[in-house]
Amino acid sequence: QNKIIVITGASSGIGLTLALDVAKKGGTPVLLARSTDKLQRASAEILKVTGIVAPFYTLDVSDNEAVLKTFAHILEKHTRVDVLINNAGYAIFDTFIEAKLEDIKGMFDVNVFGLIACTKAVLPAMLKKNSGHIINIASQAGKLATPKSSVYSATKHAVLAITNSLRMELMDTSIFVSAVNPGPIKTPFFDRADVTGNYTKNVEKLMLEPAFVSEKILQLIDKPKREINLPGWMGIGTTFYQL
Ligand code: NJP
Repeated sequence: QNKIIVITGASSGIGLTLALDVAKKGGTPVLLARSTDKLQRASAEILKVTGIVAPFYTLDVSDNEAVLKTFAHILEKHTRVDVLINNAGYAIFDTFIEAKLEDIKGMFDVNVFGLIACTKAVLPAMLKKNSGHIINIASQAGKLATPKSSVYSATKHAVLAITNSLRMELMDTSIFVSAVNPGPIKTPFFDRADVTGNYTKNVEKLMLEPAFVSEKILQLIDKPKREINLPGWMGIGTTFYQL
């Protein structure tokens, strides 16, 4: 369908795969991330494969002014946003005692305040049309917490709290609010997250493919529900538990 689907964090991993898959189904993905060169390449690939023009905007979601400007521009150009996928996010896995305050603040700035800023920027337009779907990429880490993930897990717990509360606040509207809770996925996420290198090595064989996650998100867009929980594993030390 020709839906306008704004994807934050569309330059890599889940967001990048999803953007192409949205276009393959005839939707218009609007790509947001900080890396202009990667967005340019993604948009060119989408055009080549699907013939769909995927607009892209360089945006740091933790810059609230820039978020407001970008969404104003998107809404002016496309008149509506049918789906917002709040996907931009990252982790730095570290013990609580070793985690640096600036890293802790950085994760909250992007994973939580960035998501809040994008949602607030798009919600008035959705309310005006009484239609829309906000999909937050949370995590199984938003339901549990394991060693070295206290801060990342806390950001995803916050994402789930916002998702669940906003869904109830919008109960009398036709705007859906959903969460996606995956376990580990094969994306560049772990290049940055895994400070010791052990986590990735241990969990690699258990990781989901981004294409699988993207397919589940497309199903969610077609048939909105509160949340989807994808198979995954959480590591505690060198032991991994199936979720
Ligand atoms: O990670 P990656 P994933 N402003 O690193 C963007 C969650 N998740 O696809 O700005 C705007 O390939 C960054 O773009 P750039 C995870 O928490 C993952 O795996 O150009 N964008 C890139 O496009 C996250 O919420 C796993 O550097 C910013 C994208 O975010 C989501 O899935 C498991 C930004 C990250 O792409 C996507 O992660 C799970 C900023 N300030 C949940 N900072 C997993 N991979 O195992 C970063 O349960 N980005």
